[in-house]
Amino acid sequence: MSTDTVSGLIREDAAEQEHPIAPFLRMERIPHIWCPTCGIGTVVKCYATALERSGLDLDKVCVVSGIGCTGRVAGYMKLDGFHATHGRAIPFATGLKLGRPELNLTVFSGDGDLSGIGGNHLIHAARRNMDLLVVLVNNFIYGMTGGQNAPTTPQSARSSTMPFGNFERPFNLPHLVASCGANYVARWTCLHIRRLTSTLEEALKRKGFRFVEVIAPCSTLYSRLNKLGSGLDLVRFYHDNAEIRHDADTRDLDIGFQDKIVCGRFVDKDRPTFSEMMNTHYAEKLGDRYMPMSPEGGWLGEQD
Ligand SMILES: Cc1ncc(C[n+]2csc(CCOP(=O)(O)OP(=O)(O)O)c2C)c(N)n1
Ligand SMILES: [Mg+2]
Repeated sequence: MSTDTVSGLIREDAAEQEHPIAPFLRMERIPHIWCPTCGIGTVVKCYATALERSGLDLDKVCVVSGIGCTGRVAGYMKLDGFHATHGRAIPFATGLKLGRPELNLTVFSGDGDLSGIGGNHLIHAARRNMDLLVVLVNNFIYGMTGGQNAPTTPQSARSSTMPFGNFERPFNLPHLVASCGANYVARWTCLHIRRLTSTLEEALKRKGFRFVEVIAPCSTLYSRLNKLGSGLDLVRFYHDNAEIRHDADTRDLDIGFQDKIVCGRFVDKDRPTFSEMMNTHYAEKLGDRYMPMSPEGGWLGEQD
């Protein structure tokens, strides 16, 4: 048997075996744009598995992304979704949730998109306890556009715009959103596949503002600029340096350059969401004149 025939057989076999999360993906858009050993695909796999386990009606799940490598997620998932402009995934998802309260909204985007240009929307959605699950893939850099410094780049790490090392203090994202009022806050690395999947499943079923930060390798830019080796070397670093501390004080979650990464579920509260507060408030002030939207869709108390 010639080598060609062998590789032909292997290709045929592989094509016949459907990937377990293929039903969640727009396979016609595969291959994706992500680099080898990029962590984003792993997060998508965890999210798809969490969705499957959650038993949620997929016709009522919607994914919104901004711009960047992570921002491609909405376009790859076989769900209703929207690829919003840079930094605007949260306001788009907010509008969608308020207009269609029966939908289960996930915002899936990058650290630059959500905490840089979109940072203002992030804090206000957390402050309002808006009913959104935000999955933020933090690769410590603006990956798609050439490795510029992000608000998450650790101090002293190099980026293309800080070639002598970053002197700015990065955000501690779990603390930022927790201090604004988020109901649910967690952090994992993309190595923590089972834990991340369970967290996403749990977060999908909670209400209010839920924030899951996932640390993931950008081997093409962050790792190369900082001479950290391959994506696999970064994942090995997570293995050796991630420290699981559930309920840790969020003030202690800063990430230094090549320092320990504290992971876990830090906040799990049941405070009323924006819509619940709005309905209670207007029902109190306006009585029968207020017609709230039903959480199942449509208007409550609709007249024939
Ligand atoms: C208004 C606007 N400004 C700048 C850009 C260029 N831009 C596209 S993606 C991106 C950074 C994305 O970084 P991040 O969210 O961390 O995503 P990653 O690629 O790292 O996953 C920037 C600055 C843009 N598309 N639109
Ligand atoms: Mg990034």
